[in-house]
Amino acid sequence: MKRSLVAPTASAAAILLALAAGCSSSSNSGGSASGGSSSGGSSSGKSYKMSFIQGVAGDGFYVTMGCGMQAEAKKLGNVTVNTQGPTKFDPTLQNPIIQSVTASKPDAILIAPDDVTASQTPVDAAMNAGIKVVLVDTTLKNPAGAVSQISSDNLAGGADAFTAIKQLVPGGGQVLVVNVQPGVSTTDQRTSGFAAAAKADPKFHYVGVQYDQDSASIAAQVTAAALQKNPGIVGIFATNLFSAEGAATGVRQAGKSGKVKIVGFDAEPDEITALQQGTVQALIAQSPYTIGTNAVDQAVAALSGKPTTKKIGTKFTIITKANLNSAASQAAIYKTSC
Ligand code: T6T
Repeated sequence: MKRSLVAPTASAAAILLALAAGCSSSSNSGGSASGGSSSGGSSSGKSYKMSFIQGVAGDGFYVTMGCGMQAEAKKLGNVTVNTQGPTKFDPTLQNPIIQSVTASKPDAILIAPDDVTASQTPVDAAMNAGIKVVLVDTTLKNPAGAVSQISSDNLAGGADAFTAIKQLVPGGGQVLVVNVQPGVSTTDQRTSGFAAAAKADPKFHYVGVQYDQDSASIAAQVTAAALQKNPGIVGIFATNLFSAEGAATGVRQAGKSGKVKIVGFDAEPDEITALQQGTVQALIAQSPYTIGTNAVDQAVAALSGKPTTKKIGTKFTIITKANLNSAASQAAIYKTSC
């Protein structure tokens, strides 16, 4: 195994630049460092069947990741990837999919586990059946058996979100997190990164986290209720796509658009609309396409006995209304189909 790559993140200066000016801010891509190296198995004459198990179906983040996988598979020529996902971000719905995919004996499973604990047993069973597992985006309590873990640096992303709110509201005030549900490794890490940074700043008061079960309508409800309970809220960090969409609706319904600043993760078209309308002030776009290409490459490397990279970090792009038309921002917007 190669040494872990350091997961890159956006620096405070880069966030400031993105918030103030018309240029997109992104850090170096750990993904491109390894993403370009197709450890192709075509030379060996073997072909590989892979299954991509999404965290949830119909989420632009995983759609874009799947596009990266399909493009890489096409490029390599000897890989096929089929995709499945639960209708909700819920381990009780995803686990049966993991079990049925395992029973179908693919060469590799590329998976975003829905829960750090509840997903462990079925993923372990897949590994014990000799299937190579690559963890994409989310991870497990014990990821040791996986070929590779490929994701954003979510802890740093949460801290970046606080930096952005601080720059939008320099005077400080109450800040809230709208999050998915406990047990999702990525969004829990984003919350921790944000909370730690907010608590360390005496100008800000962290009022805690509201959960939305990955539903934009629940996110809107909990946001509206929190704004009523805490009228001093000046900033909201929405930890993923549906949380951001819902938080934007909640703030708009409360008549506080633009007054309460929202920084959201991800960059799905509806989030971009909220940015254009001024309900959301900044988006932290991840690199799902690159996660997808890397995942296929890592699985192929493992299957063909080549070195793998235990941890791969992929970049963020901070998108604001001011830099939205830049090439970097446009390229970072998630796809709804390939
Ligand atoms: O933010 C992404 C992903 O990184 C997270 O694990 C779950 O939510 C998303 O898929 C966006 O909805």
